[in-house]
Amino acid sequence: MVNAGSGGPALRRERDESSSGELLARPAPQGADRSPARVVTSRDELPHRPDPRAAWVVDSFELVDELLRRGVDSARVLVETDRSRLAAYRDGLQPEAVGEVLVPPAPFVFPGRHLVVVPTYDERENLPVLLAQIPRWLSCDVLVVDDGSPDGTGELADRLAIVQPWVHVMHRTQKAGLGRAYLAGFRWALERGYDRIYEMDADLSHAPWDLPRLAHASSRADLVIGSRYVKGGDTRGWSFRRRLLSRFGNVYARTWLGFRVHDWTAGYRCMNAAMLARIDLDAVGTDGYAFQIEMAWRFRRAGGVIAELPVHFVDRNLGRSKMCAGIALEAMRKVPRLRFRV
Ligand SMILES: Nc1nc2c(ncn2[C@@H]2O[C@H](COP(=O)(O)OP(=O)(O)OP(=O)(O)O)[C@@H](O)[C@H]2O)c(=O)[nH]1
Ligand SMILES: [Mg+2]
Repeated sequence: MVNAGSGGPALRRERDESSSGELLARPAPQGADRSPARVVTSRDELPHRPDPRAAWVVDSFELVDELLRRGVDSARVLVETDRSRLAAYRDGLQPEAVGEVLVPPAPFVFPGRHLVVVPTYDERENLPVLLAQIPRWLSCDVLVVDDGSPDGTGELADRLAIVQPWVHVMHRTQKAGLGRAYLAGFRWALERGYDRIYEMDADLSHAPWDLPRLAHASSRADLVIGSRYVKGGDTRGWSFRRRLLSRFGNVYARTWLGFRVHDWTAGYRCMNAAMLARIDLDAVGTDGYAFQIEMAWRFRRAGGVIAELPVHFVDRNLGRSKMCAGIALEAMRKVPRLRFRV
């Protein structure tokens, strides 16, 4: 993994054009401390209770996970592997920040070709913000899979793709559920030879600054799950009812499918394409909540290594949730069948 350096004009241009306010569409921890960044290069240097308002600069992604486990938000942590830049931060250089979110000097570049698949249904307000953010953190392509959104998200995506050539758009005629949209996106990605395929919601619930963490972990796992239910992960802004539903869904899935995965239903993931290609996508029979459970289960059954990284999931600020009782009931009905049939 390397930082792209200053020589990524196409990727850097987007950063300069977007307004700083855009990043605030996903709330980051408030009340940042403006004193010099704390530079940490080994676990021994980490305080037991790190200040969550401070800016943290670390030299490995593993240290980001550790800071999360100790209560820091990943928005406040920058990974820098370059020795001279680390020294500059030690000497008092302030990391670049937009709002409270620390931004690397250039997006991370990992080996292979990376594609982030973003399903959309009525995400007009969120999509431009997300597409402006992703290239700040990860050098990748994006595929928007729109199911004929009545609010014109599909046409908006087409317009954005003209000025952001790493964005691709797939139009489907009607709302057929998250699972069908993802499967179409996965087939598109496999046909084009991508090495890593990500799942990401359009509603900014998934922090784009966590993309390099998922990418990094994918070198040692076939499926990396951005998990709300491992130490350091959490959900923010959800009603008690919504939290209960998610918790219950996970306990239910764990009871049937095993306790080694903590967040079966998470929708923020990175998959190794070689392992995904070994899964029979035509046999996937679920659409909503249960789709995430089924895909993780199929990875396990195919012998894939699954890793979970803590993430902070933030409820959407804009647009409407598509979660409904039918999606939860589908999971209740279909998860036990997976145990015996897949
Ligand atoms: N293409 C497509 N995208 C969908 C469909 N249903 C939901 N999505 C998208 O899938 C992502 C997740 O949907 P959300 O409505 O946020 O549902 P959720 O994240 O499971 O639940 P909440 O965050 O609690 O609302 C968003 O980007 C949606 O726009 C669908 O039928 N087709
Ligand atoms: Mg959502």
